[in-house]
Amino acid sequence: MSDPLQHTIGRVLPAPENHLDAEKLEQARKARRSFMGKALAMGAGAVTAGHASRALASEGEGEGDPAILKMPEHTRGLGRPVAENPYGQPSKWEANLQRRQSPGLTRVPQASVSFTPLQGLFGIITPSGLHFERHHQGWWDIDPSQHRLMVHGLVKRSRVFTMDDLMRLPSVSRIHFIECGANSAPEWGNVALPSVQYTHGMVSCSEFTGVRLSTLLEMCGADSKLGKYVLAEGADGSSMTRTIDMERAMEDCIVAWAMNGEMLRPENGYPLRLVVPGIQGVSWVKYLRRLEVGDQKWASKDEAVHYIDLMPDGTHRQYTGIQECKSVITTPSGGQMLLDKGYYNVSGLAWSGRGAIKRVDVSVDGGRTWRTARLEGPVLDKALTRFNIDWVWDGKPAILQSRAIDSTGYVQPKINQLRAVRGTRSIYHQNAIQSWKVSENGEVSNVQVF
Ligand SMILES: Nc1nc2c(c(=O)[nH]1)N[C@H]1C(S)=C(S)[C@@H](COP(=O)(O)O)O[C@H]1N2
Ligand SMILES: [Mo]
Repeated sequence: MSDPLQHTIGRVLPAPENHLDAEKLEQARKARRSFMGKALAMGAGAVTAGHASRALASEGEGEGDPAILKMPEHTRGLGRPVAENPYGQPSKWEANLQRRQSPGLTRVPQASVSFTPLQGLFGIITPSGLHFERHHQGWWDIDPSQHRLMVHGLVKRSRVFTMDDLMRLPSVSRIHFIECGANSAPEWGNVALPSVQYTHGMVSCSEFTGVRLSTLLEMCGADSKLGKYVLAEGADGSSMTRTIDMERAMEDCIVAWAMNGEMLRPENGYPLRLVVPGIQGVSWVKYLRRLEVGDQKWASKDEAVHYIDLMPDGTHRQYTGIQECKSVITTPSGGQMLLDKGYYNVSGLAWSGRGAIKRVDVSVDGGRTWRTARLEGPVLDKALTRFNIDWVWDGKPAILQSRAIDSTGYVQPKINQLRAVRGTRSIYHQNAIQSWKVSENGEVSNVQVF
């Protein structure tokens, strides 16, 4: 592995492999101490390596860094040729940034999840290769020339579309988040997952391109007096079928073939997937092959057996699609390490299935006092929104939290407020305030604050 200090952002050390690896962290701390020692001996004051020098600008240091005096080979030699990588790849120095499976979460890797490494991302767009994956029966790389989409049921003209047919139609491009309804589910209990990758990594945000679902339904003469619902079905073995209200289907759903400017990745539904903005991931049916218009909800297996929550009074919540307003601090976050006192840019993400983010407040004292963070543009409906706030760490224990408010005025709840209504036996729709504890030694860990 490369020098872990190379990966220092500000002065936050992302934990190797996103787990709290005590040995590697200790090495990093030692390396830092000996580097500081040398630097001090040279009379350079407090200097630090690589990217970290950005964080030192305010202290007026850095000009004494001996690294600037080196003339490495790349300043003198001939670099590598164009198109050596016909499809570009991240730098080898960034190899730690990966989608990862939570060890022991599922029995087989075909019915499983890989989580987005939110702790290592910037802005609001998730790189396509790091978009989380959730498959119920594995993924396929389907031949687009063989793929078909049928629209039928309570419509005047049933139709079967080829990909070519669909891609000739008027298209739209929209940036939206997709969040699995089970994102952050372990926090219903007292399970403290080690990093934001595992607590919140089933959310991603991309630009999707495709034809509006309303365009297809209108082409087929969907009868809105009879047809109140649309069923979407995928072409994989999971028989993924989900009911969508006609009103929502006509509002902002997209039958999408592209993500972040290129065709969908196979893991994310190539060649066609449904985009249902603001609604939990399960309704974003991948490998979309069939849309049926009907007059009743279908109560399919993924609506009657799964994706329901047991309430304290013994009843079930069903057809709970909307992902309510939520936020999380991604840096510093669980498993990372603050290398010393001083200035930090606290950064995170907020989103709401009901609209845009209006405000994000941040606390560094476990919710006693709050300050309003800066929202970075663009602030879009049903999309991730980046927030930042300045913080000077005094070296004492601290608890970092973020609390988002959306355009409807809804305020992200505390976990005990959520439990008061929902009990503790839920799986889905856990959108409570997340707490990260910073210990005196700089270690950041997942805690629950009531
Ligand atoms: N055909 C099909 N569609 C599917 C699934 C699936 O297993 N098969 N999983 C669903 C679930 S539960 C989620 S959270 C999202 C995940 O989308 P992603 O893999 O692109 O992140 O896809 C949904 N659509
Ligand atoms: Mo999901």
